[in-house]
Amino acid sequence: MNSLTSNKSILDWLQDKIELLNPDQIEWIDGSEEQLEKLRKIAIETGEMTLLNQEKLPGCLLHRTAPNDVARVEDRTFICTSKEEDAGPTNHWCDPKEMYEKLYNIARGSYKGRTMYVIPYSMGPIGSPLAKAGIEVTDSIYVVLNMAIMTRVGKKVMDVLGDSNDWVRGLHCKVDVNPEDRYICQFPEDNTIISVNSAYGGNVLLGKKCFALRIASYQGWKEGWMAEHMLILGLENPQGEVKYVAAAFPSACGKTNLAMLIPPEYLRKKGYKVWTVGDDIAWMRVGKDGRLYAINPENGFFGVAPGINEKSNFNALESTKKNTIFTNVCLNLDDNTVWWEGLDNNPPHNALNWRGEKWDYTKYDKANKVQTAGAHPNSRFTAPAVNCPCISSEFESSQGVPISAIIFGGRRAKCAPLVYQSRDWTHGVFIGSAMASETTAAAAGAVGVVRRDPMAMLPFCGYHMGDYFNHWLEMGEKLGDKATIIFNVNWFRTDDEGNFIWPGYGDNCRVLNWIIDRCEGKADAEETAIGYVPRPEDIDITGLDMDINTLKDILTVDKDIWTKEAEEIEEHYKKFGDRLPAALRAQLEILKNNLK
Ligand code: OXD
Ligand code: MN
Repeated sequence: MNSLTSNKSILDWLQDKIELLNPDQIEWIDGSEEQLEKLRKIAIETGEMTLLNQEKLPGCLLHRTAPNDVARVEDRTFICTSKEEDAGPTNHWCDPKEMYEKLYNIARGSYKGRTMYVIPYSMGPIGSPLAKAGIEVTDSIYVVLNMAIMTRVGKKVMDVLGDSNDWVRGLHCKVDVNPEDRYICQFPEDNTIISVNSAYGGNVLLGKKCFALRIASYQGWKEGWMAEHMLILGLENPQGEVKYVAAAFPSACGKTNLAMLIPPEYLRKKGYKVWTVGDDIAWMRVGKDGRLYAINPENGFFGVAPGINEKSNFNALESTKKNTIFTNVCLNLDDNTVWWEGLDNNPPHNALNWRGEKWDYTKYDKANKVQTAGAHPNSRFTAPAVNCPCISSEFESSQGVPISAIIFGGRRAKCAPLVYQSRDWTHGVFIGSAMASETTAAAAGAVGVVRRDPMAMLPFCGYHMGDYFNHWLEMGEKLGDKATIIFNVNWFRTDDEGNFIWPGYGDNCRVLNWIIDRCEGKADAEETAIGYVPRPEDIDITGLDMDINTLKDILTVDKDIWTKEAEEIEEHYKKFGDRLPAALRAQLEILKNNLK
């Protein structure tokens, strides 16, 4: 083994894994293009990946996962802390000893006849004081090639780490992709992740959800920083000043779209522009000046393909035009390119669907997408961040960007107004802790069911959520009078026929402008029972086909609806028992009183 480090903690851990897994060969990933190209060739030869049209999509590959392995598996995701109560009511828990034994029994000997790839990677720019290192061991070339896009990989990571023991252990074993034995396990007390029997990105790219959210949220709690499920964007004004915001939304609320927003023509002409720092994860610390600073620990985008098109997200589409790995999309056999529902209105007539079967586009049935669509509804692109036309010049900044506003949001047909501002940090934490989104017709089950997803971290918080809320409150104390202002947005208010009232997409820039103006004391608002809400005239709707009364409608706070909301929050809070911070219970009482 040509090791890239002499770090004893790493070499000892690897030796254990070699004995457990019994690989035929061991290969360290040094990050060189030469090595990655060699692996691409092997993956193409074995059929693990398909080389796409190199004129239209240079450097792009297609991969198909097993049909039963197409998404994250929350019911098979465990937080293994020594005490059950430390995982909290929102996580599945298993005793670490028991789980290690179970996983080692599954993994034992499973690399026989295979190569063990050792990937040293950094979450965050290499050498940044906000970055952290990990090692992922895998038997999948697909994982290696994806990790090489989503993270910074190679020898430099090991050089910066030196002899330190502060690195996250990650073991991935494909085994036989058996869903019955599929486990995604985090051991936060040991800085360890083990994932077995899956080859789907969200379960096996261990730097992403497993490390950068579940393990990192725990590390942040212990070390005094935050790992959040948030996009980061910079909004440039006509004077050329850029202000940064971080925003958390549950899935299917358009995080990637907001991160890559193109302002409407009226604002573009004035000189407004959005720069993307990240679309999924933010690591945030208090900077030397006392303000909150954020980095995006990732190096690429692992985005959902269906629905992406030139209009909905031009920048995401551009990002996928080279050096991208597509997973479970539709293959156009005529020109060896890719397609997905929502890309355009011209589905390929000669194509293979996401399962690799001949596809008949005329049989597409919206009510049964998994069976009839060309691309799986959760099909993905893994695209390098550098491809993004609006990538921020601060993307590689080792100190991160100063955050002016934190935004929470969800999909609420009637409840939350288009935007409102919290009274202070504690009230903002209350808003985040009660965050919710309504299910849509796109998902199975009843429409309009409210799912509480605090800070959009429900599937990603690596410890007890009551302690997590308390950590947020402590961060507020650290920030003191420099505390970031917290807002809530809701792009999804509907009229009586169920149509969205607010146009969304690029026009969300109008709301971002109000948010930034509020942070600078330049915009007005009205104090209501739930916080500060703009008056209709405070939001610039020039050029929009919307009258001021309609805007007024989506800014209203309906006391009856909010009284019911407060009752539901009370119910939601019961889960956290005595670990729910008293300050949040007090906020609920304030809300109830304000509504009387
Ligand atoms: C994601 C998710 O893939 O949140 O980013 O599920
Ligand atoms: Mn996400």
